[in-house]
This record gives sequence, C-alpha cells and structure tokens, in this order.
Amino acid sequence: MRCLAVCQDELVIRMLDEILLPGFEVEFVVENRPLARRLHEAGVRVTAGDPRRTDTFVKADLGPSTCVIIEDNGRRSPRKVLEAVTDAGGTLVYVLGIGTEASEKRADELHTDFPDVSYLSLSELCGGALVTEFGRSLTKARVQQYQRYFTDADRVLIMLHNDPDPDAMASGLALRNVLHRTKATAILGAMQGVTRPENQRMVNLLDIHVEPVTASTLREFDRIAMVDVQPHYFGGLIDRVDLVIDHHPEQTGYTAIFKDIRADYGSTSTILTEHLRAVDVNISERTATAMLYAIKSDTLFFNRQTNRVDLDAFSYLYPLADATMIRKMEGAEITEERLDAVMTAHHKGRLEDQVFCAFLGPIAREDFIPYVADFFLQLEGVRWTVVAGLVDSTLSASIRNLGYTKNAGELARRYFADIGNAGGHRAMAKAVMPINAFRAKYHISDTEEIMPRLHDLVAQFLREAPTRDVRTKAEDKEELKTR
Ligand SMILES: [Mn+2]
Repeated sequence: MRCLAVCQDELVIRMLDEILLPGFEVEFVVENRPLARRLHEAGVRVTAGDPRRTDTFVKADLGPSTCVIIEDNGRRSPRKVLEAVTDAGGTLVYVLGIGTEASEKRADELHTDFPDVSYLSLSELCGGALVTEFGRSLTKARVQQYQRYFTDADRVLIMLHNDPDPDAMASGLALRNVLHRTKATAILGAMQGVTRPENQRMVNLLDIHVEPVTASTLREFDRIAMVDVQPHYFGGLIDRVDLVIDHHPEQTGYTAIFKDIRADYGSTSTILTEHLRAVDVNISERTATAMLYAIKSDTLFFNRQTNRVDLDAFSYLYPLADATMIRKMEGAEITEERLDAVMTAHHKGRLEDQVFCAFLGPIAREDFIPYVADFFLQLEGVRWTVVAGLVDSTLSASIRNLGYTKNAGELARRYFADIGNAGGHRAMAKAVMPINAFRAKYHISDTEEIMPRLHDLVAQFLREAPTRDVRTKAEDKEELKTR
C-alpha cells in the first residue's frame, strides 16, 4: 500500500519510516531541501517540495488509492496542505497530531471543512495495535472506493488465471461477496478452465462456475476485476482493468483503476478476508470453506513461509467454514506415508480428558506432524491435539484445538519459546526445538516419557484460570514485521 507522508520533523519522519515500512510503501514530502537530501542519503524515500502547492502532489503521483498522512505539529494549521492534497486528488487522508495538546479540538475544527479526513495522534499510531487498526481503516476506505465504482455496472467479470487453482476461485467468490453480487451479475471467468483433478473436485463440491472467456467476449462486460493474477499474465490481451487484487509481486505495463497487491501475503484469499472483514460483509459458509481451503493450499498447509496475517485469516474463517467439506476436497491427499504416521500415532498416542498427545519418534518429513495433529482433531471426543516428532535432532510439535478454548499459540510460547521457536494462533500452533534442550528442560531420560510429559503440560495449561492473551511489546512488533 502506497503512503505519502507530509512531514517536516526529522524524528517523526524516522519514526514513521520505521513503524509504517513493513506494511506500507512510504514516501515523504519534505519542504526543507538539506533535510530532504540528508534523508535521501540515509535511504529514506523522499521528495522535496512545497506541501502547500497542488503540483507537488501531482508530481509525487498522488492517486485516489494513495494514503496521505499530514503531520500537524500544532503550530501552522495543516489547512493549506489539506487543500493542496485534496485538489491533487487525494482521498485517503489522515492528519497526524504531533504533540498537540488540544488534538480533539483540532480534529473538530478540521472535520467541519474536511469531513472525509481522519485525525490520529502519534501516540495512538505508535501503540502497535493502532497501526493494525489504521491498516484496517485504510483497507475499509479502499474497499468502499472500489465497491462504489462497481455499483452501477450490469455485468462484472472476475477474471482468473488459466487452469484456476483454489486461491483464484475462492478469491473470485469472495470478491463477488464484497461487491454484493450473484453469479449472474459477477461472472467468474478464465481463458482456460479447471483441469487438475483436485481442483475439479473443489469445483464440483462447492458448485463453482468458471465461464470460458475469450478476447472477444471480454467486451461484453462493463467492469473487469482480476484476482490472484495481474494483467501482464495475459500477454497484452488485457492491458486495462478496473481492479486487481493479488499476492504475487507487482508487475508493470498495465493500467488498473484500483489495486491491492500485497506480495508478502501467502494467498489472495488472505487479502480478501481482510476486505470482507473491513466492510463487515457476511461470509457464506461456502465462501468461507473455499477461502480456508485456498489459504491452506497456497501456503502448503503453513509449511511455506507463514505470515501471521495468513494465520489470522485462517483463524477467522475456521469457525465459518464446513470442515467436512474441506476434508472431502483434500480427499486424495491421504498417502500411504501419511497413513503410516497416523497409525504410529494411534499406537503410541493417548487420549485423555479430550486431549490427544502422541510422540511419533523419528520421522522422514516434518509435514507429517501437522497432518497427524489435524487428523486426530477429527476424532470423536478430541478437543486438543499435541503431536510431536523427531527430524534429525530437532523436535517439532504441532498443537491444535477446536478453536473456542484456550489459546494454542500461548501454550506453545509458554512452554517452548525459551528453548526454540514457538508461536501460532488460537486454534493452531507450532514449536520447533533441539531435542536436547527439550530433554534437559523437562528432565526426559527416555523418549517414552515425551508423550506423558506433553499430556502434563496441556493439563497444567488447561487447569489454570482463563487468561487474557497478554502479548508483549516484542510480539506486537513481530506482528508488524510480518504484516
Ligand atoms: Mn494464490
């Protein structure tokens, strides 16, 4: 997301550059030339110019989807700058109060003349959670913009890449939802249809219609949106679209009126989950199921580089989706090796007080562990699973629960963060640590003791009075980094 920040205070600039950088592409507009030069040399993206002039923003390529932050230091009124920004076409505008005592009064004053402008204070922005909040409110503003733009169209095409995969189809369904349309007025289309058997299974089970599109039928649509792909993919056939939502690296050479491209996200469905949440649209069970399946498959069941936003979207969709349907879609994924791992867990594991724990011993591949943990969560009477296994000298554990009890991520962090990597969310978490560190901390002399010890830990964790998920500043910061 592109962000233009109009700031004159070096400290504020450096701070904003630090806190906004992971999620936003920030560029500063600075009046003082020596300061601009110094910042430029320090690697900060900066333009020197008079912020009270419209052409400064025209030159900075300010568009309706660029977020603008204007510093208000309480001395000179930001009114002139606001006018210049508005004249240059800025619509997502925030005024950031820096050390202004009467920020509420200031916000009221500005609100009268600039009703669409939001007022924030620096201390709010720095408090981690608010950067998330800020991100949400920006997403909301952007979604509302494209929703409006699509309202009066008779027929909308939601274009997918060739041989659409789960993420493409789920994103298509989700966008149709955001646009409040049906399959008659928002058509999912592709130049080449679905061929892979596992994707066809999804098409059949969820009754998804992907219409064939050709260069000539493209003209029959009033608006074209693209999800999980960008126009360059079609080799010059489509060089102008109304909306692009994608998680692949941004490409050039096409025009899009609106776009939301987040290359650090694991799936396009993750971006669309945020869109749906931002504008409070009801997500149907079918759409949630498709999206959950898409996130799982695009992140290779969280084995590919996992982003916290993907886990967040996953936890949000989980209770809305039909788990049985997902298992049916995954059907063919039961391999003999996985079955072996499940059998081992069945022999060696134990179910006690609705908690299933198993230590698989040495295993060939780490991905058997989450698979087995997911598998046993389906078993009648199971509410928690903790499955561990050994790959070389590394002990890996996957923790799952049905999503409405205590926090799996908190359990992982509490018991394993000091001896390895541990983290996750309410319903799913993971810990990876050297086996020797685990043996030393939990006084394990024989591997037979591992499974009962896991049971003890879960029991101890569940016995404690419910706690709020208290997170440290460092974790909030970590979340920012992965946004
Ligand atoms: Mn994708």
